[in-house]
Amino acid sequence: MKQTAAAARISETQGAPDYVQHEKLKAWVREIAQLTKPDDIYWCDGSQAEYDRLCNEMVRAGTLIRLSAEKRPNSFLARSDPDDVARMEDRTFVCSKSKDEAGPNNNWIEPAEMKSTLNKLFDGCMRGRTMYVIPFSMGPLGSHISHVGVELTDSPYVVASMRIMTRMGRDALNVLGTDSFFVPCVHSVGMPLAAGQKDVPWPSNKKEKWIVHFPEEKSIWSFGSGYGGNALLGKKCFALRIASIMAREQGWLAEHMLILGIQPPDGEKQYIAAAFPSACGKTNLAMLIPPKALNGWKVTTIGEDIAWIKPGKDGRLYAINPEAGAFGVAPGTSQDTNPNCLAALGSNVIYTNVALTPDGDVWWEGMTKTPPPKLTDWQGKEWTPDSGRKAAHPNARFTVHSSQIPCADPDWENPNGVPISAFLFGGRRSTTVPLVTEAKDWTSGVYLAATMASETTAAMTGAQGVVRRDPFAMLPFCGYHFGDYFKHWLEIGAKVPKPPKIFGVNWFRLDENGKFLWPGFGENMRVLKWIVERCLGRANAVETPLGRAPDFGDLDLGGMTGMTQEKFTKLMSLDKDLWRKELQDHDALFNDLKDKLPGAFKAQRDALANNFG
Ligand code: TSX
Ligand code: MN
Repeated sequence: MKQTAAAARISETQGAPDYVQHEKLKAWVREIAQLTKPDDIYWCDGSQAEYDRLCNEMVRAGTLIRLSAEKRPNSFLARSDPDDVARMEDRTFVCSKSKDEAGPNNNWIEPAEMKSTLNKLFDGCMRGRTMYVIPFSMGPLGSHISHVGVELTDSPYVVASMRIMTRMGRDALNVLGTDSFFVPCVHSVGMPLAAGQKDVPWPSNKKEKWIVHFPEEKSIWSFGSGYGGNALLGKKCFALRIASIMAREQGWLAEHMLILGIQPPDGEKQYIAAAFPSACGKTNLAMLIPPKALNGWKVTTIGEDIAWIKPGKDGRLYAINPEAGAFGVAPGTSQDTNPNCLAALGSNVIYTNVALTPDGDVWWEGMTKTPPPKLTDWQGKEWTPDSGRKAAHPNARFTVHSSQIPCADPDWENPNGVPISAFLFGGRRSTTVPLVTEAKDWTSGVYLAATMASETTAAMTGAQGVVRRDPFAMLPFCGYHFGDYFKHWLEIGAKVPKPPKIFGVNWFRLDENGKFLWPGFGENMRVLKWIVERCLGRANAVETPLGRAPDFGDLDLGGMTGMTQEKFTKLMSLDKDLWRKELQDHDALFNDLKDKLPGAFKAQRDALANNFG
């Protein structure tokens, strides 16, 4: 039979290496290659040599800029297309068979219709490019809490990033063996190259962007974007959206949570998991350094974004970090706000959309008090402090392996996970919500988490003080109906003999002059200490309408200046009128979810109304 040149090239190169023994995987790779029609198929082994080679190729192609070997050894800067700078929530879909299953918290399209759309988009979309096969493990290799995925992508930037963010390559393939389950992930930047067509540094599709999940077959399809969570499919797409669905089916939790180890000077180390919406400083909390007055207390990091949590044989919940690296927001990260993070960023980092200094270093807003006199901005244009625009994109990122974080917990790769003593749920609230409360029981804790919210700042949206509900900080990430998700959380609490305590926190309460009442950052250790002491049964609390809370004398404020009893009272105060309004806002959320809202929530809501009556 006659073949075109391109088809012949594919047939020569599409054979998997001999060591690939998983027939279903090989068949799927062939099937996707037949659809997307790449010039080449490349199976990633995950080695350093492979990473170095791909990075060098990307430097030659103009996708990466190599940074100074003295200032940032083995580190690179990528500049994305200016239209491809963030996750696209309005282009993200959960295509379950029934719309009801996806819930009002997801965009939905009927699966057959979606597949027909995707088949057209992906037909020939990798022409002129190499299709990379990336086997990856979310979680420590072979851990009973981990799961494997395979991403097919035409972006070498995705390959390099996945090597930092996951356990990628032959080791992950070995975990799969000959027939184990994997989550199939297909990604294309959506910009095929015609014969002889010159590539651009950051290919993407200006017209079509789709991030699509099929819950029943646990597959992920992403088209048109090369950025972050749109393209590194192990992260938000797999470890949160698809994993949340698997977790519900299998009796565990996939959560948008950091995991901290806290070692008291005189007691057993405790682990806490904490969920925050964006712009609450989650990465800063994950790498917190205690203040001098509490320097007997040690804080270590298991993870800074996602937790997979499964019931253990001893009746407790055990958590792993499914990721192996951080894909963090750079602006605002400084020696003052997060010295541990800054220390992690010295070498072996991929930066995206930060500014470049004349001597081959990086810079972003908030890194230093005074900006350098001359920079190249994130779009490659000359920049000076009086340019009147930002040098780094506000969503500029670093991609760094977890092993480089100085405060990484010795057990961050423990396949058994770490036992969780407490869940924290936070939000950015200028009024209404106190510094810390302990939920009375699991059910009221789940209610607290379901009704959590965060306020926009003027810098974020132009509007100050708009409160947005973000249940469990999972609004963009829960792969199914929030009502069913709340029920799942209630069931886990009923099933697990020793569930963690649940706390609410708010570092962002303002006084009547708009000044922060709480200093935040390392000083948050004082709140964490009280929480850990509560878990150990050693700290006092008083009853409040919201649950239990520390009295002025119950928080360790030693060595802290300015925290008077008067200020503390403001920080913890509960305003009846504001809480009546808050409960009406809960009702609005519940009305959106009314078909599937757990019955227990009404009793919780009415009890709160009564307490504030
Ligand atoms: O990350 C933050 N955290 C958590 C740290 C472990 N931020 C940064 C903003 C979020 C991106 C915070 N900002 C925190 C906080 O706890 N608190 C605040 C508010 C704040 C800002 C500045 C001051 C105090 C509080 N400055 C002085 O008091 C001098
Ligand atoms: Mn996140």
